[in-house]
Order: sequence, then structure tokens, then C-alpha cells
Amino acid sequence: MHSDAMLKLLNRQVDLEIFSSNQYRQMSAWCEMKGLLGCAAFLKAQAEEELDHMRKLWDFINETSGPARMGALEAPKADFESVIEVFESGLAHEKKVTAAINEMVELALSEKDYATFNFLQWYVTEQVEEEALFQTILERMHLIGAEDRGLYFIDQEITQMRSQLDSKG
Ligand code: OFO
Repeated sequence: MHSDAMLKLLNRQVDLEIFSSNQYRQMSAWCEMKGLLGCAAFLKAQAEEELDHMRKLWDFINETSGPARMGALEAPKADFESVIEVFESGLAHEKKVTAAINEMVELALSEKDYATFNFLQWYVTEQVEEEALFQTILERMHLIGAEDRGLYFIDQEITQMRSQLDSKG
């Protein structure tokens, strides 16, 4: 059902979602070592969500043309200068994911692959939310100040943001 080019991009996206999960889990470990337990929990939850994104793709690929196929992954970045750098890297990464999804949407449209185009709409919406979330966190960090006691308040703020997201489901 999919062209080879579409299947290649869908499988590439599987790898990107797994990489995203690994990256957020690795960032979470950095935060935990710095005593930023709210940030660590937030990032660990993000890591789990990325696996959900991968599973959705995996099932879609196999239900349509298949087969879903995993490739080699690079190691995620593990060392950061500051918690701001962690979340800036997160935002930059999400922008990369958005670009990859947009590329698939464009190909699906140009090939008249409407099933894939329709499937990808969930990801398009999700990316708007994820970029906005990282952007908001960074704005709050700049507002509160990510040094000394500011770090404590940031950690509290992120804990609250996570529980609001969890209660929305
Ligand atoms: Fe963080 O995004 Fe998946 O798709």
C-alpha cells in the first residue's frame, strides 16, 4: 500500500521516536543527579510518551504495507551545562521531529496516500503541543531564573505542569 519512499520514512520515524525516548530518559538521569527530581520525573514521562508514539507507528506500518523495521540508533547526548540547556536541547529535538513529520505529510499528499496522510494528523497536532510545552518551560525558566533557589522553584513548577498534563490524560 505504501510506496518504498513512504515506508522508508515511516520506518525512519520509528527510529526517531525510540531515539527521542532514549534522549529524554538520558536527560532525566542528568536531572536526577542534580537533585532536580521534578524535571527528572517530567522527562521520564516524556520518554514513555515517545514509546507510545513509536508503538502507534509500528502498528500502523504493519497493518498497512509492513514490515516495520528498526535501524541503528546513535547514543543520546548525556552531558549538559545546565537545566536550561537540557530543555533547549529538548525543544531543538522536537523541532527536528516536526520537520521529519512534515516531510512525511508532504510525501503522503504528493503520492495521494490518504491513509498515511490521515494517520499523520495525530502527529502533526502532537508536535504543536510538544513544541509549545518545551517553549513554555523555557520561558518560565528564564522568568524564574535557573540558578540557586530559582532551580528549586523551577523543579516545583515542572512537577505541577506534569500533573496538570497527567490529569488531562
Ligand atoms: Fe516528542 O514527539 Fe514523538 O512524535
